[in-house]
Amino acid sequence: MVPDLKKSQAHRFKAGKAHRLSTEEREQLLPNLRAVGWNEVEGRDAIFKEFHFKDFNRAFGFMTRVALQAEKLDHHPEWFNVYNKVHITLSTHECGGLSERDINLASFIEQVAASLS
Ligand code: H2B
Repeated sequence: MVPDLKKSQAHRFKAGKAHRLSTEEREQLLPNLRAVGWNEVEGRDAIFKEFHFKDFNRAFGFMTRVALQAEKLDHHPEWFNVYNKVHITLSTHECGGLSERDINLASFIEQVAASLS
C-alpha cells in the first residue's frame, strides 16, 4: 500500500515554516507509513526504513530519483548505501523533528520503490 500524496499537499509542501507533527497528526499519518515498513527512531523524532534492491544499479537508480525530488522540494533525506541496501532516515532539521514534509517525502519514496520492484 502506497500512502496517498494529494497534488494539493505537494504544492503546500514548502509553504510556511515546518512544524513538528501534533499527537493527532501522528495518529492520523504514521500508521500508513508503519504499514509499509517505516519505524520511529528511538531517542530521536525521526522515521527510518531500510530498502533492499536486486543490485547496486537499482539501488542507485532509486537514490537518483529520490535525490532529484528532494532537491526540488528542498527537503533532503539522511541516507546510507552499501551495494543494494539503502537506509533512509527522515526528519526536519528546521523544526527539530518530524513534520509533514517527512511524511510527504516518505510517500514519494514509497512510490519510487514500488515502481522499481
Ligand atoms: N532537509 C531536511 N530534512 N530538513 C530541513 O530542515 C531542511 C532540509 N531544510 N533541506 C532545508 C534543506 C534548508 O536547509 C534550506 C536552506 O531550505
